[in-house]
Amino acid sequence: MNYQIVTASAVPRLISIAVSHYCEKVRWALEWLKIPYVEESHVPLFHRFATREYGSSSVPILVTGADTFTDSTDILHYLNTLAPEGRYLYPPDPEPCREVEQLEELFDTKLGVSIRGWAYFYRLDDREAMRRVWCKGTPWVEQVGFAIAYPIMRRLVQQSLNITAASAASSLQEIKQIFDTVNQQLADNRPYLVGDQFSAADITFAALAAPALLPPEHPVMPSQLDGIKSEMATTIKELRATPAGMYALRLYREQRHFS
Ligand SMILES: N[C@@H](CCC(=O)N[C@@H](CS)C(=O)NCC(=O)O)C(=O)O
Repeated sequence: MNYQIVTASAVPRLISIAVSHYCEKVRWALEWLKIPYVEESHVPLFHRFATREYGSSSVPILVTGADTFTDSTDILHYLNTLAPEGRYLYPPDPEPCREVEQLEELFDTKLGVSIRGWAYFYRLDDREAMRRVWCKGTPWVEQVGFAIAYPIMRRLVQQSLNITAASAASSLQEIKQIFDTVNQQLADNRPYLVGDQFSAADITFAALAAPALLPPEHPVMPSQLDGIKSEMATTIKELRATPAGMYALRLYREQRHFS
């Protein structure tokens, strides 16, 4: 066993936007490796006051006693160095490790980006739903900022992420392509994406796919479809029924909150 003794001052700080699926990827890895941490969540856009100190505009950021990591994949590689014996995020053998890294890169650069744009296209109009997920666990002053400035924030997000009906349609195509890739990978009934062990590839797929599947075990997003626009709800139901969707939902059920 190489569990580390973590003193209160050395507990890593996860600077997040609670609903961000990249932050959920890191949260899941921390919890799966049983690494204590504190999460400091921010309302989107206000998060920049917290991130600029670390030279980054995006979250997740992990601040440890010695280092700061500003990208979810860098964070998972760091956490892997703290993994207890027999539990890892990246397989020790080079070939499966490379496979995990390639899948993680595909999900990070394509799936995560497409799902975010697609989901915001349907959800940004629902101010109350946005308040619940954007403000969760954030400082009260940022919540006041949300209450005053949401219409402006919404426009900024739409503009910066280029959210339109056309971009949502092409994002959905990309989401379906990646689900197909995962369907093919799972076609031989393997339990996990690479080898027979849970890895960073599995966490990354399930966490980044979550906004299009709404798993009941997700710590921030509600899973109910009532109140969701019918076109979005129909797609969620379709994606949930694919092998890739069922697999991500299973990971949430079996591996997200384990004891
Ligand atoms: N490649 C980065 C992507 C992280 C990312 O896109 N974070 C989004 C939240 S989902 C963000 O912070 N957006 C706000 C911004 O860039 O200002 C990672 O894997 O950490």
